Amino acid sequence: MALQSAALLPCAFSIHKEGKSGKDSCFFGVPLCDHIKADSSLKLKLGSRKQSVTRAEAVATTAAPTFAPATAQGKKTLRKGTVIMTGASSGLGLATAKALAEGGKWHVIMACRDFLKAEKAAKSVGMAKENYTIMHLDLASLDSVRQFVNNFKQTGQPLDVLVCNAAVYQPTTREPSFTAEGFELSVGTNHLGHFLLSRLLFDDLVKSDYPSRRLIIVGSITGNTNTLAGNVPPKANLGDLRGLQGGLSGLNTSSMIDGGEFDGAKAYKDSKVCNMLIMQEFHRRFHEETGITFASLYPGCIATTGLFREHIPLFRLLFPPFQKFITKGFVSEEEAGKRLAQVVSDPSLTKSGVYWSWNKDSASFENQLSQEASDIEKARKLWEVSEKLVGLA
Ligand code: NDP
Ligand code: PMR
Repeated sequence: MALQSAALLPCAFSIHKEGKSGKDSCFFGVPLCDHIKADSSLKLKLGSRKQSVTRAEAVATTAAPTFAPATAQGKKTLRKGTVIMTGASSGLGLATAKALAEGGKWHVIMACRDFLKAEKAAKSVGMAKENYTIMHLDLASLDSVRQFVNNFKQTGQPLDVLVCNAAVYQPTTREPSFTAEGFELSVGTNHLGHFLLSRLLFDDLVKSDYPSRRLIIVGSITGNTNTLAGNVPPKANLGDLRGLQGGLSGLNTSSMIDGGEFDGAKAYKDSKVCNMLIMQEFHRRFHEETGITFASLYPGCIATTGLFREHIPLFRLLFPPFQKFITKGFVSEEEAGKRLAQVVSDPSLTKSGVYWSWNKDSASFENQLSQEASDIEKARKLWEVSEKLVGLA
């Protein structure tokens, strides 16, 4: 029923790129029936850190909060939890920061590339000053990631939860753009920037005395080919990682992980597969040893966020009603923020290695990842290749 209605809509959801018809996203020609299930449905030492600090870019809006001394006995402390949230200047990250700040139990480090935008955003949603600090982080620069980590460590604050939420999506660009180190931008930002960030901050999570320490990496339905949404072309596919191994530079090798021709929508979906694979690899390597909870999630289709800023205007106009009335996958920023806030702090969501989703009644459940997004061997290889690219191995 929903699919029939979808097919009647104009092809406003297609991206037209000359000579790339096979990869374009469109209502038509979508293999909808095959292998689709409803989406409702360590043993490695921490790598030595190479910290080449070149810029001092962190800015704090408020004095660092004061903390009760950590208890060596491991009993619960009453202090506020500290959560680092990347991409907290808009959309899901901002809504989550707001939800956590409102509860009064969390101090949110808003790790953002645009300080003023983040400050205005925090004010616009009414976050009280004592509940957040803004620190500069540009995930499209590994130097900036190292600088951020260095600045955070210098504050002396504990780290209780890290949320890798920021992302870029470039569905309409024909040519790839690149991070400071020359990696294709979507994978460079969404995956490699977060991978380095998580690795460098991992010992802080290990050291934290907070009752439940968590590393959360936001995933998505569109990276999961066991869903209808994940079967909308271009589909995620990391292949044998040959493009990633080549550095995604687009020079002598491909800018795409699988070594194929550049496609911005696919690069984003591939990056989400990386996010979900890395979460599981963290779980396999470190959960037993550290007790840290590793989780990913699909928060629902938040069709109104800035993620779609580079999409054509007609898409931005029709996407929210399409998701609201046809797929019924729509979720407001506020609701999605509450969902991610649950993954950060809900005592019932401590299971590690889980990809959370929510049903129509907004109840959380453990969802199934696609075959590729749960491929153990691919996750291991992705981890190892990524380590080399970000200078950890
Ligand atoms: P938004 O565009 O609203 O938020 C993305 C955030 O990432 C912004 O704060 C943006 O900063 C930040 N960001 C982008 N590039 C960088 C960078 N180089 N360094 C630091 N921060 C950066 O999108 P959403 O809120 O929708 O996306 C949040 C997460 O949710 C993403 O991981 C996305 O994949 C995921 N998601 C979203 C869905 C949706 O339907 N919207 C569905 C499923 C998952 P700035 O404000 O400066 O641009
Ligand atoms: Mg989708 C149950 C059906 C469903 C859901 C939950 C989503 C979520 N989408 C669904 C179905 C469809 N979409 C169908 C049938 C089509 C073809 C008409 C379709 C198309 C479509 C496009 C062109 N959808 C999109 C796009 C995008 O550009 C968005 C994207 O892929 O961003 C990467 C997108 C999305 N659909 C979703 C969600 C959650 C997104 C965007 C966010 C993301 O994955 O991060």
